[in-house]
Amino acid sequence: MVAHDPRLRLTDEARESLLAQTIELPSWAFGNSGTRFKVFAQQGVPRDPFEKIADAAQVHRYTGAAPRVSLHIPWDLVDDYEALAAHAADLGVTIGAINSNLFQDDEYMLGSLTHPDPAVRKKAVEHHMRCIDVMRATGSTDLKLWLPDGLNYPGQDNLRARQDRLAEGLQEIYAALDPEHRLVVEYKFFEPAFYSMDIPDWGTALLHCLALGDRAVVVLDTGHHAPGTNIEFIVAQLLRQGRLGAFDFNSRFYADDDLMVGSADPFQLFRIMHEIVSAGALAPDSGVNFMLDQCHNIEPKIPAQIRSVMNVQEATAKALLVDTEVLEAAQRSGDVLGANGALMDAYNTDVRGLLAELRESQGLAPDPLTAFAASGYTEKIVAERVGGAQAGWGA
Ligand code: PSV
Ligand code: MN
Repeated sequence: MVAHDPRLRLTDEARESLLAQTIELPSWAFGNSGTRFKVFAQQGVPRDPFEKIADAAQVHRYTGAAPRVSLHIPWDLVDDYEALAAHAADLGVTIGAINSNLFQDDEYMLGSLTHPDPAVRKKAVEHHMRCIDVMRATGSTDLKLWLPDGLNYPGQDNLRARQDRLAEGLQEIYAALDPEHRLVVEYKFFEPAFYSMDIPDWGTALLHCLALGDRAVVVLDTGHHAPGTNIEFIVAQLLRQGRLGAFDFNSRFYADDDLMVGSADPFQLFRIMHEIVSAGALAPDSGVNFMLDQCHNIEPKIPAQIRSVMNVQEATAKALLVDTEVLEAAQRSGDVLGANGALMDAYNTDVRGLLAELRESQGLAPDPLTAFAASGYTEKIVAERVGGAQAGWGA
C-alpha cells in the first residue's frame, strides 16, 4: 500500500473529525436485490430483519464507523420492535432512520399523498403513523419519506392540485411527530413516473420543508439527479439554509443505479465532502446523517457495505486534507490555478495508509475487508441460513 503524501497531513482536529464520522447502513442492502429483469439469490442472505441487523453489525465491527441501521417499513415488519432494538443493541448498533414505503401497494398506482382520491391519501398518511410508532419503539429519530408519486402523461392530473394535496398530507405527518423527531424528505427527478415527479428536485423538497417547520429537512440521494448536475452546489445551498438533513449515498452510472458510493465518480464524492467539511457539517451535531442507500445485486453484500463505508471515509479524509489557507489565499487573489491545485493536491493524495493507521489506533484491523474475510462469518451464515425465505427487495 502506498503511504500518504507526507506534504499533506491531518491536523489533530481533522483526525478527531474523521474518527467521529459515522455512516448509517440500509437494512435492504443485506437482502437479495436486482433489476426488473432478475433478482439473483445469494447464499447466506438474511431471512428476517434480525438477521439483516446481524449482518449490518459486522460492517460496524470491522469499520468501527457504521453504528446505525435504517429500516424500511413494511419490508422490516416485526411483531416486537423493542425486541429488534434490543437485538441491535446487543450487537453494538442502533436503529436509524425509518423509511416509509408508498410504492408497493396497488392503491398507489395513481399516487399516494397526491392521489386524487382522499381515501388513498388518508391511507398514505396513516402508514406514516405506523412508522412513527416504530420510531417510538426503536428510539429512531428520523422519519424518511421518499415520494414515488408523479405523472406519466401531460394532463393526467392537475400539477398544482397535487402539490396542495402533498402539502396537506405532509402537514398531518409532521404534526404527528414527537419533538425529538425529524421528517427527512427525499427528492428524485424521474422514476417511477416519467413525465413529472411530485417531488422531483431539491427546490421542491425544500419548499415543502420550509412550509412545515424546522424539523423538516431534505435528504440528498446522490443517485437522484440528472446527468451533469452539480451536486456539491445543492449541498452548499441546503447547508446555507440549515436544511441538509441527510445523504443517501450511492453511485450512478446511468440512472438510479444504487451502486457502491464512490465507485462511479470518486471525485464527485470528494467535492461533496469538501462542501461538508468547509461548512463545518462533519460534526456529529451538525444534523447531517450520512446514510448509504444501496443494493448489491451481483457483489457480496457485507463486503460491499464495508467497501462503501471505506469509500466515504477516503473521500472525507481527502476533504480534510485540503489546505484551506492555501485555498482561500488563492481564491482571494484570483489565482484560479492555485485554488484548483489546492483541491487537486488533496484529492490526489493516497489516504489509505492514513486510514489504516487510524483504524489501528482504535484497536481495529487496518484493512476491514481482509479482516472480515478471515473471520469466517460468510461461511458461517451460508451454513446456518438454510431454509426459510430469503429477504429481498419487497420483503
Ligand atoms: C428510492 O429510489 C429510494 O432512494 C428511497 O430512498 C427509498 O427509500 C430507497 O430508494 C429504497 O427503496
Ligand atoms: Mn434514497
